[in-house]
Amino acid sequence: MLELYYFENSICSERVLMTLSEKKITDWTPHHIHLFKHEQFDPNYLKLNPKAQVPTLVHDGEVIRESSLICDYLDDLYPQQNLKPSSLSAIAQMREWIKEADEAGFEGVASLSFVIIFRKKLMNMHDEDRANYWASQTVLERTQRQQSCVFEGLNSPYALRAIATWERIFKKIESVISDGRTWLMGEEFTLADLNLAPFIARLDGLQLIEPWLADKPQTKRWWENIKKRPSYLEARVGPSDEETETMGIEGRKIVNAFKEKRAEYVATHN
Ligand SMILES: N[C@@H](CCC(=O)N[C@@H](CS)C(=O)NCC(=O)O)C(=O)O
Repeated sequence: MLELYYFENSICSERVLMTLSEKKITDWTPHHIHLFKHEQFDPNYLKLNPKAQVPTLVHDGEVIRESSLICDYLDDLYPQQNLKPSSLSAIAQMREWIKEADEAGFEGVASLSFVIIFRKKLMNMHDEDRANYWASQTVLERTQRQQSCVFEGLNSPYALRAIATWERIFKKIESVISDGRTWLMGEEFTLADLNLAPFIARLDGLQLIEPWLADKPQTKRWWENIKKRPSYLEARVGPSDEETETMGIEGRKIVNAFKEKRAEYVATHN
C-alpha cells in the first residue's frame, strides 16, 4: 500500500506527483498536509518526518523521505516507463543533476519564493505568530534563510546565492542540450528533467524565467517541451490559477530589480 503525505503548492511534492503520473501509478492514498495551516508541525506527522517537511511516502509501513529519493524509489518499485538511463555511468550523471537541484537549486527557489511572495505573507502576520512559526521549525538553517529573505528581500545574501546557483544550472543545461538532444540525458525523459521541472515552474510563476532564459534558446526549447509533458499537466505542476495571479503581481513588482541584480552578477562572474 502506498500513502503520500503532500501539499499541492509544494515544489517537492510536485516532483512525486509527476513521477506517479509518468509511471501511471494510480493506486495510492493521498494525505494532505496543509503547510499554510502549519499541519507539518502536527506531532503525528513529525513522527513520519521530523524535519516538518513534505513530501513523505509510506510504502507498506516503510517511511521514505526526501522528494528525489521518493521518485527514485517509485521508479525502482514499478518497472513500467523507466525514468533512468540504461548505463550505470549515465545513471550516475543523471544523479549529479538531481544532487545539484537538491542541494543548491531548492534553496535558490525557496529563497526567491520568500523574497517575492512569502515575505509579504509573513510580514502581514502578527509578530508573535511569526515568531511562533519560526520557533516551531526544526531545521535552523531553513529558519535563518527565511528570516534573511523576509527582512532583507532582494538584498539578502541568499537572494544573491540563488541568482548564482540558477545562473550556473541554466548555463549547464544550455551547454549540454546545445547538441540538439531533447532531454538532459539524451532522447529519453529521465528523473534529471523531472526533478528540475517543478523548481523551474516556480521560477516561471515568479516571473523570472523570461529574463533568465532570454539568452538561452536551447534551455527555452527544453522548458517548452517539459511543459507539454502529460505528467506535468496531470500533476498540475506550477502555481494554481489563484497563486499565479499573486505571484505574477508580486513578481512583476520585483522583476526590474531582479534583472539589475542578475546583470551585476553576470558582469562580474562571466
Ligand atoms: N529536501 C526535502 C525538502 C522538503 C521541503 O522543504 N519541503 C517544503 C515544501 S516544498 C516544506 O515542507 N516546507 C515546510 C515549511 O515551509 O514549513 C525534499 O526534497 O523532500
